[in-house]
Amino acid sequence: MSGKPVLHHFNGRGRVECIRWLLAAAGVEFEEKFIECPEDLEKLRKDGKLMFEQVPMVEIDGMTLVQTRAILNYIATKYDLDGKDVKERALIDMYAEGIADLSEMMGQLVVTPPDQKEAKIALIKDRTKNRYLPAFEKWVHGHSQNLICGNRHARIDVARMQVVVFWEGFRFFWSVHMSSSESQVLFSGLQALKSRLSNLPNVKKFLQPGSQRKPPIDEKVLEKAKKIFKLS
Ligand SMILES: N[C@@H](CCC(=O)N[C@@H](CS)C(=O)NCC(=O)O)C(=O)O
Repeated sequence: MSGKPVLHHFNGRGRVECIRWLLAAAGVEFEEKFIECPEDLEKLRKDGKLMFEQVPMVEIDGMTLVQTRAILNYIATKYDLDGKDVKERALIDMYAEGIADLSEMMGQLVVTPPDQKEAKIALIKDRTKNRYLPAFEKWVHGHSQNLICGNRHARIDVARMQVVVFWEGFRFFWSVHMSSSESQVLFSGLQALKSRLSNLPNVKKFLQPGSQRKPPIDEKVLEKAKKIFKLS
């Protein structure tokens, strides 16, 4: 055992991607054991490693943690990326739940029947552009540091940056009609946050090609995930 956290999930973004981001931002090296087929998932279940028979699962500090938000909370607390008091933590939780709602909506695209896909994409575009990004952006006005917890980086800043990066990929992938310059104007605070965090050595390293960051899901990965998790 290397002592590094071990992430169990399939070899794609999915729910585990935010855990990869947070560990990377904390400068924690981690290993991954990819679930390649339904039998791999079944084995973890049979071994009693999955409390709710689901992944992601992370082996860390002698524990097997499941439930994405619980895992993120543990990592944030351990590596001092959470709020400094109960009020900051409540603020972080509110933003984090918004991000989780948005991610859930995007994740559902995978199982959306082809005839409903266009409507779903339109909804995601609308909610991202008009509901979630503005809420994340709003915070930065009047807060000189554009960080949620004063002058220290917290897990939520990493998550907000992840949404911006994801949105940029999504915009490209789904041809969302908002140009970079429009995005710069509308979300200048988030863009500033992104440049600021991108320059932190750990984050910079994670953004380089060849890191453990995963590319957007493609048809091949999608088909594999559908088989493993029996998604119809
Ligand atoms: N609330 C859980 C949901 C986990 C979840 O739905 N995982 C999927 C893979 S991304 C899974 O294991 N599905 C198999 C199943 O539910 O049987 C979390 O946030 O971690």
